Amino acid sequence: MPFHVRPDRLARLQAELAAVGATADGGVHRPAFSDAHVAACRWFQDTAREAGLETWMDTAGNQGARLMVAGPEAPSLLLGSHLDSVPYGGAFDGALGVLCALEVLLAAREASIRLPFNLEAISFTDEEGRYLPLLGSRAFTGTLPPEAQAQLEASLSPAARAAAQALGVDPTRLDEARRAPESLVGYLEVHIEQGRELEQRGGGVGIVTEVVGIWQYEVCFRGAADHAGTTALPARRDALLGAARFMDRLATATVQADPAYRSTVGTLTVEPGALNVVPALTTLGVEVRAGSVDGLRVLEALVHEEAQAAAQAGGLEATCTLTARVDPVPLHPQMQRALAHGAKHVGVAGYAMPSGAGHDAQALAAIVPSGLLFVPSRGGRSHGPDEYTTPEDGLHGARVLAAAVESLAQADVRP
Ligand code: HGY
Ligand code: MN
Ligand code: MN
Repeated sequence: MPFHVRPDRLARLQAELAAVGATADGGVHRPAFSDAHVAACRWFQDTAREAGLETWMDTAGNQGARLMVAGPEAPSLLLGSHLDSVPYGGAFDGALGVLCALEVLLAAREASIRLPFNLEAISFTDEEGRYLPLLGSRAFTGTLPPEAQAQLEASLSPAARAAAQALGVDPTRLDEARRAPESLVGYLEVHIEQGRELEQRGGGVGIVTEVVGIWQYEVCFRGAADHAGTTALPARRDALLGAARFMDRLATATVQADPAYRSTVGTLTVEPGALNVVPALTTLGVEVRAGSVDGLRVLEALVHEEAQAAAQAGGLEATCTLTARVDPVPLHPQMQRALAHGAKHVGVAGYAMPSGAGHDAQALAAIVPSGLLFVPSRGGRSHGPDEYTTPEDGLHGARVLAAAVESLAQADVRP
Protein backbone atom coordinates (compact mmCIF):
# COMPACT_ATOMS: atom_id res chain seq x y z
CA MET A 1 0.00 0.00 0.00
CA PRO A 2 2.86 2.51 0.43
CA PHE A 3 2.73 5.60 -1.74
CA HIS A 4 5.46 8.12 -2.35
CA VAL A 5 5.27 11.85 -2.78
CA ARG A 6 7.40 13.15 -5.66
CA PRO A 7 9.90 15.93 -4.87
CA ASP A 8 10.09 17.06 -8.51
CA ARG A 9 6.32 17.44 -8.78
CA LEU A 10 6.01 19.20 -5.42
CA ALA A 11 8.74 21.65 -6.49
CA ARG A 12 7.02 22.28 -9.82
CA LEU A 13 3.63 22.86 -8.17
CA GLN A 14 5.26 25.16 -5.62
CA ALA A 15 6.90 27.24 -8.37
CA GLU A 16 3.66 27.47 -10.37
CA LEU A 17 1.63 28.59 -7.37
CA ALA A 18 4.26 31.07 -6.13
CA ALA A 19 4.02 32.81 -9.52
CA VAL A 20 0.33 33.61 -8.92
CA GLY A 21 0.19 37.09 -7.42
CA ALA A 22 4.01 37.17 -7.15
CA THR A 23 5.57 40.44 -5.97
CA ALA A 24 8.94 41.77 -7.13
CA ASP A 25 10.52 41.08 -3.74
CA GLY A 26 9.78 37.33 -3.79
CA GLY A 27 6.51 37.27 -1.89
CA VAL A 28 2.88 37.05 -3.00
CA HIS A 29 -0.02 39.48 -2.74
CA ARG A 30 -3.17 37.34 -2.68
CA PRO A 31 -5.61 38.89 -0.21
CA ALA A 32 -8.98 37.10 -0.14
CA PHE A 33 -11.19 37.96 -3.14
CA SER A 34 -8.44 39.71 -5.06
CA ASP A 35 -7.81 38.71 -8.69
CA ALA A 36 -4.67 36.87 -7.60
CA HIS A 37 -6.60 34.89 -4.98
CA VAL A 38 -9.17 33.88 -7.58
CA ALA A 39 -6.34 32.91 -9.96
CA ALA A 40 -4.68 30.78 -7.24
CA CYS A 41 -7.97 28.97 -6.56
CA ARG A 42 -8.46 28.38 -10.30
CA TRP A 43 -4.92 27.05 -10.54
CA PHE A 44 -5.70 24.60 -7.74
CA GLN A 45 -8.92 23.43 -9.40
CA ASP A 46 -7.37 23.15 -12.87
CA THR A 47 -4.30 21.30 -11.62
CA ALA A 48 -6.42 18.85 -9.66
CA ARG A 49 -8.82 18.27 -12.55
CA GLU A 50 -6.06 17.79 -15.10
CA ALA A 51 -4.54 15.19 -12.78
CA GLY A 52 -7.79 13.23 -12.78
CA LEU A 53 -9.27 14.35 -9.45
CA GLU A 54 -12.89 15.39 -9.01
CA THR A 55 -13.24 19.02 -7.95
CA TRP A 56 -15.93 20.99 -6.12
CA MET A 57 -16.54 24.38 -4.55
CA ASP A 58 -19.07 25.55 -1.98
CA THR A 59 -21.05 28.69 -1.15
CA ALA A 60 -18.22 29.98 1.07
CA GLY A 61 -15.72 29.75 -1.79
CA ASN A 62 -13.88 26.74 -0.40
CA GLN A 63 -12.25 24.78 -3.22
CA GLY A 64 -11.97 21.01 -2.98
CA ALA A 65 -10.54 18.04 -4.86
CA ARG A 66 -11.46 14.43 -4.16
CA LEU A 67 -9.72 11.10 -4.78
CA MET A 68 -12.15 8.24 -4.48
CA VAL A 69 -10.12 5.39 -2.99
CA ALA A 70 -12.78 3.89 -0.75
CA GLY A 71 -16.01 4.20 -2.72
CA PRO A 72 -18.71 6.85 -2.98
CA GLU A 73 -20.33 6.08 0.38
CA ALA A 74 -17.11 6.29 2.43
CA PRO A 75 -16.19 9.40 4.45
CA SER A 76 -13.09 11.42 3.59
CA LEU A 77 -9.90 12.29 5.33
CA LEU A 78 -9.53 16.00 4.56
CA LEU A 79 -6.11 17.58 3.95
CA GLY A 80 -5.52 21.25 3.29
CA SER A 81 -4.97 24.86 4.26
CA HIS A 82 -5.51 28.19 2.45
CA LEU A 83 -4.41 30.03 -0.71
CA ASP A 84 -5.21 33.61 0.35
CA SER A 85 -2.32 35.61 1.81
CA VAL A 86 -1.97 38.66 4.01
CA PRO A 87 -1.34 41.83 1.96
CA TYR A 88 2.19 41.58 0.52
CA GLY A 89 2.82 38.32 2.32
CA GLY A 90 4.95 35.27 1.57
CA ALA A 91 4.60 32.32 -0.77
CA PHE A 92 4.41 29.62 1.93
CA ASP A 93 1.81 30.59 4.56
CA GLY A 94 -1.19 28.41 3.71
CA ALA A 95 0.06 27.62 0.21
CA LEU A 96 2.45 24.93 1.43
CA GLY A 97 -0.37 23.09 3.17
CA VAL A 98 -2.55 23.08 0.05
CA LEU A 99 0.43 21.92 -2.05
CA CYS A 100 1.25 19.08 0.37
CA ALA A 101 -2.41 18.02 0.36
CA LEU A 102 -2.55 18.05 -3.44
CA GLU A 103 0.73 16.16 -3.77
CA VAL A 104 -0.48 13.46 -1.35
CA LEU A 105 -3.65 12.96 -3.42
CA LEU A 106 -1.64 12.81 -6.65
CA ALA A 107 0.82 10.33 -5.14
CA ALA A 108 -2.01 8.19 -3.79
CA ARG A 109 -3.69 8.21 -7.20
CA GLU A 110 -0.47 7.19 -8.91
CA ALA A 111 -0.03 4.25 -6.54
CA SER A 112 -3.64 3.11 -7.15
CA ILE A 113 -4.00 2.52 -3.44
CA ARG A 114 -7.17 1.54 -1.62
CA LEU A 115 -7.86 3.16 1.75
CA PRO A 116 -10.72 2.84 4.23
CA PHE A 117 -11.57 6.50 3.51
CA ASN A 118 -11.49 8.78 0.50
CA LEU A 119 -8.99 11.63 0.35
CA GLU A 120 -9.92 15.27 -0.19
CA ALA A 121 -7.67 18.30 -0.57
CA ILE A 122 -9.11 21.70 0.30
CA SER A 123 -8.25 25.36 0.02
CA PHE A 124 -10.24 27.34 2.60
CA THR A 125 -11.44 30.90 1.92
CA ASP A 126 -10.06 33.99 3.69
CA GLU A 127 -8.14 32.24 6.43
CA GLU A 128 -6.27 35.48 7.00
CA GLY A 129 -9.45 37.38 7.79
CA ARG A 130 -9.38 40.18 5.24
CA TYR A 131 -13.15 40.05 5.71
CA LEU A 132 -13.66 37.47 8.48
CA PRO A 133 -10.93 35.28 10.00
CA LEU A 134 -11.33 31.60 9.06
CA LEU A 135 -14.33 32.54 6.92
CA GLY A 136 -14.21 29.40 4.79
CA SER A 137 -13.33 26.89 7.49
CA ARG A 138 -15.90 28.31 9.91
CA ALA A 139 -18.61 28.17 7.23
CA PHE A 140 -17.52 24.61 6.43
CA THR A 141 -17.87 23.61 10.08
CA GLY A 142 -21.05 25.60 10.69
CA THR A 143 -19.35 27.73 13.36
CA LEU A 144 -19.71 31.21 11.87
CA PRO A 145 -21.68 33.59 14.11
CA PRO A 146 -25.16 34.64 12.87
CA GLU A 147 -23.94 38.15 12.01
CA ALA A 148 -21.32 36.82 9.55
CA GLN A 149 -23.52 37.28 6.51
CA ALA A 150 -24.22 40.94 7.30
CA GLN A 151 -20.56 41.59 8.16
CA LEU A 152 -19.41 40.07 4.88
CA GLU A 153 -22.01 41.84 2.75
CA ALA A 154 -21.23 45.20 4.34
CA SER A 155 -17.51 44.89 3.73
CA LEU A 156 -17.29 43.55 0.14
CA SER A 157 -16.43 46.16 -2.48
CA PRO A 158 -18.04 45.63 -5.92
CA ALA A 159 -14.75 44.17 -7.24
CA ALA A 160 -14.37 41.85 -4.24
CA ARG A 161 -18.00 40.79 -4.58
CA ALA A 162 -17.40 39.80 -8.21
CA ALA A 163 -14.25 37.89 -7.25
CA ALA A 164 -16.08 36.13 -4.42
CA GLN A 165 -18.87 35.19 -6.81
CA ALA A 166 -16.34 33.70 -9.21
CA LEU A 167 -15.25 31.42 -6.36
CA GLY A 168 -18.82 30.32 -5.69
CA VAL A 169 -19.39 32.55 -2.64
CA ASP A 170 -22.97 33.50 -1.84
CA PRO A 171 -23.01 35.60 1.36
CA THR A 172 -26.73 34.87 1.78
CA ARG A 173 -26.14 31.10 1.69
CA LEU A 174 -22.98 30.64 3.76
CA ASP A 175 -24.81 28.09 5.89
CA GLU A 176 -25.02 25.77 2.87
CA ALA A 177 -21.25 25.37 2.97
CA ARG A 178 -21.61 23.41 6.21
CA ARG A 179 -20.21 19.93 5.72
CA ALA A 180 -21.80 16.98 7.51
CA PRO A 181 -19.25 15.82 10.12
CA GLU A 182 -20.14 12.19 9.45
CA SER A 183 -18.81 12.61 5.91
CA LEU A 184 -15.32 13.19 7.33
CA VAL A 185 -12.95 11.02 9.35
CA GLY A 186 -10.65 13.89 10.21
CA TYR A 187 -8.56 16.82 9.04
CA LEU A 188 -4.79 17.21 8.71
CA GLU A 189 -2.97 20.44 7.84
CA VAL A 190 0.67 21.14 7.06
CA HIS A 191 1.77 24.71 7.74
CA ILE A 192 4.95 26.72 8.14
CA GLU A 193 5.79 27.28 11.80
CA GLN A 194 5.98 31.11 11.61
CA GLY A 195 8.24 30.94 14.67
CA ARG A 196 11.82 29.96 15.45
CA GLU A 197 11.56 26.90 17.61
CA LEU A 198 12.19 24.31 14.90
CA GLU A 199 15.10 26.27 13.44
CA GLN A 200 16.62 26.61 16.88
CA ARG A 201 16.31 22.87 17.33
CA GLY A 202 18.19 22.33 14.08
CA GLY A 203 15.16 21.29 12.02
CA GLY A 204 12.46 18.66 12.26
CA VAL A 205 8.71 19.07 12.33
CA GLY A 206 6.31 20.43 14.93
CA ILE A 207 3.33 18.42 16.10
CA VAL A 208 0.88 21.03 17.28
CA THR A 209 -0.88 20.41 20.57
CA GLU A 210 -3.17 23.48 20.66
CA VAL A 211 -3.94 26.61 18.67
CA VAL A 212 -4.16 30.12 20.14
CA GLY A 213 -7.48 32.00 20.46
CA ILE A 214 -7.95 35.29 18.60
CA TRP A 215 -10.53 37.95 19.49
CA GLN A 216 -10.83 41.11 17.40
CA TYR A 217 -12.38 44.51 18.14
CA GLU A 218 -13.24 47.76 16.48
CA VAL A 219 -12.27 50.56 18.85
CA CYS A 220 -13.44 54.11 18.03
CA PHE A 221 -12.38 57.38 19.60
CA ARG A 222 -14.67 60.35 18.99
CA GLY A 223 -13.48 63.91 19.58
CA ALA A 224 -14.11 67.09 17.62
CA ALA A 225 -12.72 68.50 14.38
CA ASP A 226 -11.09 71.86 14.92
CA HIS A 227 -8.62 74.30 13.40
CA ALA A 228 -5.00 73.15 13.58
CA GLY A 229 -3.67 76.69 13.82
CA THR A 230 -6.08 78.51 16.06
CA THR A 231 -6.97 75.79 18.60
CA ALA A 232 -4.54 75.54 21.50
CA LEU A 233 -3.47 71.98 22.28
CA PRO A 234 -5.07 71.81 25.75
CA ALA A 235 -8.40 72.89 24.23
CA ARG A 236 -8.52 70.07 21.65
CA ARG A 237 -10.41 66.83 21.65
CA ASP A 238 -7.99 65.01 19.37
CA ALA A 239 -9.19 61.53 18.48
CA LEU A 240 -5.82 60.47 17.07
CA LEU A 241 -4.00 61.50 20.21
CA GLY A 242 -6.52 59.34 22.10
CA ALA A 243 -5.73 56.42 19.82
CA ALA A 244 -2.00 56.90 20.38
CA ARG A 245 -2.45 56.94 24.16
CA PHE A 246 -4.62 53.83 23.96
CA MET A 247 -2.07 51.94 21.87
CA ASP A 248 0.75 52.72 24.25
CA ARG A 249 -1.31 51.86 27.33
CA LEU A 250 -2.62 48.58 25.85
CA ALA A 251 0.86 47.41 24.83
CA THR A 252 2.24 48.08 28.31
CA ALA A 253 -0.74 46.52 30.09
CA THR A 254 -0.61 43.41 27.89
CA VAL A 255 3.01 42.65 28.71
CA GLN A 256 2.43 43.38 32.39
CA ALA A 257 -0.55 41.02 32.50
CA ASP A 258 1.40 38.09 30.98
CA PRO A 259 4.37 38.11 28.58
CA ALA A 260 2.66 35.26 26.70
CA TYR A 261 -0.33 37.48 25.85
CA ARG A 262 -0.46 39.40 22.58
CA SER A 263 -2.28 42.57 21.55
CA THR A 264 -1.90 44.30 18.21
CA VAL A 265 -3.42 47.35 16.57
CA GLY A 266 -3.16 46.46 12.89
CA THR A 267 -5.40 49.04 11.25
CA LEU A 268 -6.16 52.70 11.94
CA THR A 269 -8.24 55.24 10.06
CA VAL A 270 -8.39 58.96 10.81
CA GLU A 271 -11.26 61.26 9.94
CA PRO A 272 -11.59 63.75 8.44
CA GLY A 273 -7.90 63.13 7.62
CA ALA A 274 -6.38 66.49 6.74
CA LEU A 275 -3.15 68.07 7.96
CA ASN A 276 -4.85 71.25 9.11
CA VAL A 277 -7.77 69.63 10.94
CA VAL A 278 -7.69 68.19 14.46
CA PRO A 279 -8.75 64.52 14.04
CA ALA A 280 -12.39 64.02 15.00
CA LEU A 281 -12.69 60.24 14.70
CA THR A 282 -10.26 57.33 14.77
CA THR A 283 -11.20 53.72 14.15
CA LEU A 284 -8.75 51.04 15.21
CA GLY A 285 -8.68 47.33 14.42
CA VAL A 286 -7.44 45.59 17.56
CA GLU A 287 -6.59 41.93 17.97
CA VAL A 288 -5.75 40.02 21.16
CA ARG A 289 -4.43 36.47 21.48
CA ALA A 290 -4.04 34.01 24.34
CA GLY A 291 -3.92 30.28 24.84
CA SER A 292 -7.02 30.19 27.06
CA VAL A 293 -10.46 31.81 27.15
CA ASP A 294 -9.63 33.10 30.65
CA GLY A 295 -6.60 34.86 29.18
CA LEU A 296 -8.70 36.32 26.39
CA ARG A 297 -11.19 37.64 28.94
CA VAL A 298 -8.34 39.39 30.77
CA LEU A 299 -7.24 40.94 27.48
CA GLU A 300 -10.79 41.96 26.61
CA ALA A 301 -11.06 43.77 29.93
CA LEU A 302 -7.77 45.55 29.20
CA VAL A 303 -9.01 46.71 25.77
CA HIS A 304 -12.10 48.25 27.41
CA GLU A 305 -10.27 49.73 30.40
CA GLU A 306 -7.41 51.25 28.44
CA ALA A 307 -9.79 52.69 25.82
CA GLN A 308 -11.84 54.36 28.53
CA ALA A 309 -8.72 55.66 30.30
CA ALA A 310 -7.30 57.09 27.07
CA ALA A 311 -10.65 58.66 26.22
CA GLN A 312 -10.93 60.26 29.63
CA ALA A 313 -7.45 61.73 29.38
CA GLY A 314 -8.35 63.45 26.11
CA GLY A 315 -11.99 64.46 26.59
CA LEU A 316 -13.11 61.82 24.09
CA GLU A 317 -15.74 59.13 23.80
CA ALA A 318 -14.61 55.55 23.23
CA THR A 319 -16.51 52.48 22.05
CA CYS A 320 -15.23 48.90 21.73
CA THR A 321 -17.08 46.33 19.62
CA LEU A 322 -16.16 42.66 19.32
CA THR A 323 -15.95 41.91 15.57
CA ALA A 324 -14.58 38.36 15.51
CA ARG A 325 -14.01 35.63 18.06
CA VAL A 326 -12.07 32.44 17.43
CA ASP A 327 -11.40 30.48 20.62
CA PRO A 328 -8.28 28.47 21.45
CA VAL A 329 -8.57 24.74 20.78
CA PRO A 330 -6.62 21.60 21.61
CA LEU A 331 -5.85 19.34 18.68
CA HIS A 332 -6.88 15.69 18.73
CA PRO A 333 -4.44 13.36 20.52
CA GLN A 334 -4.97 10.61 17.96
CA MET A 335 -4.15 12.97 15.09
CA GLN A 336 -1.06 14.11 16.99
CA ARG A 337 -0.08 10.47 17.28
CA ALA A 338 -0.67 9.88 13.57
CA LEU A 339 1.61 12.83 12.73
CA ALA A 340 4.24 11.66 15.23
CA HIS A 341 4.09 8.22 13.66
CA GLY A 342 4.45 9.84 10.24
CA ALA A 343 7.53 11.80 11.38
CA LYS A 344 9.11 8.65 12.75
CA HIS A 345 8.38 6.77 9.55
CA VAL A 346 10.01 9.52 7.47
CA GLY A 347 12.97 9.72 9.87
CA VAL A 348 12.54 13.34 10.91
CA ALA A 349 12.45 14.61 14.51
CA GLY A 350 8.97 15.60 15.73
CA TYR A 351 8.45 18.09 18.56
CA ALA A 352 5.20 18.84 20.35
CA MET A 353 4.46 22.58 20.39
CA PRO A 354 1.55 25.04 20.67
CA SER A 355 0.66 27.44 17.84
CA GLY A 356 0.60 31.19 18.39
CA ALA A 357 -0.82 31.68 14.90
CA GLY A 358 -4.41 30.94 13.93
CA HIS A 359 -5.14 28.10 11.50
CA ASP A 360 -8.04 26.47 9.68
CA ALA A 361 -7.35 23.37 11.80
CA GLN A 362 -8.81 25.18 14.80
CA ALA A 363 -12.14 25.57 13.03
CA LEU A 364 -12.12 21.96 11.84
CA ALA A 365 -11.36 20.75 15.38
CA ALA A 366 -14.91 21.77 16.33
CA ILE A 367 -16.40 18.97 14.24
CA VAL A 368 -13.76 16.33 13.45
CA PRO A 369 -10.47 15.02 14.92
CA SER A 370 -7.90 17.48 13.58
CA GLY A 371 -4.13 17.65 13.46
CA LEU A 372 -1.58 20.31 12.48
CA LEU A 373 2.03 19.78 11.41
CA PHE A 374 4.64 22.55 11.33
CA VAL A 375 7.73 22.72 9.15
CA PRO A 376 10.52 25.25 9.82
CA SER A 377 10.31 28.91 8.82
CA ARG A 378 13.67 30.55 8.09
CA GLY A 379 14.40 33.03 10.86
CA GLY A 380 10.86 32.46 12.13
CA ARG A 381 9.73 35.07 9.60
CA SER A 382 6.26 35.15 8.03
CA HIS A 383 3.53 37.52 6.84
CA GLY A 384 6.12 39.25 4.67
CA PRO A 385 8.03 38.56 1.45
CA ASP A 386 11.03 37.12 3.30
CA GLU A 387 8.95 34.17 4.52
CA TYR A 388 10.86 31.04 3.41
CA THR A 389 10.86 27.29 3.92
CA THR A 390 13.48 25.14 2.18
CA PRO A 391 12.35 22.59 -0.43
CA GLU A 392 13.67 19.85 1.88
CA ASP A 393 11.52 21.03 4.77
CA GLY A 394 8.49 21.40 2.48
CA LEU A 395 9.08 17.87 1.28
CA HIS A 396 9.24 16.66 4.88
CA GLY A 397 5.79 18.16 5.34
CA ALA A 398 4.37 16.23 2.38
CA ARG A 399 6.11 13.00 3.37
CA VAL A 400 5.01 13.13 6.98
CA LEU A 401 1.48 13.93 5.82
CA ALA A 402 1.49 10.89 3.50
CA ALA A 403 2.83 8.67 6.25
CA ALA A 404 0.20 9.99 8.69
CA VAL A 405 -2.49 9.15 6.13
CA GLU A 406 -1.17 5.61 5.93
CA SER A 407 -1.08 5.37 9.69
CA LEU A 408 -4.71 6.51 9.94
CA ALA A 409 -5.62 3.83 7.42
CA GLN A 410 -4.86 1.30 10.18
CA ALA A 411 -8.26 1.03 11.81
CA ASP A 412 -6.83 0.73 15.31
CA VAL A 413 -5.09 4.10 15.01
CA ARG A 414 -8.05 6.02 13.58
CA PRO A 415 -9.99 8.11 16.10
O1 HGY B 1 -3.30 35.44 11.79
C1 HGY B 1 -2.82 34.32 11.96
O2 HGY B 1 -2.44 33.90 13.01
C2 HGY B 1 -2.66 33.41 10.79
O3 HGY B 1 -1.47 33.63 10.17
N1 HGY B 1 -3.77 33.47 9.93
MN1 MN C 1 -1.06 33.82 7.98
MN1 MN D 1 -1.77 30.41 7.39
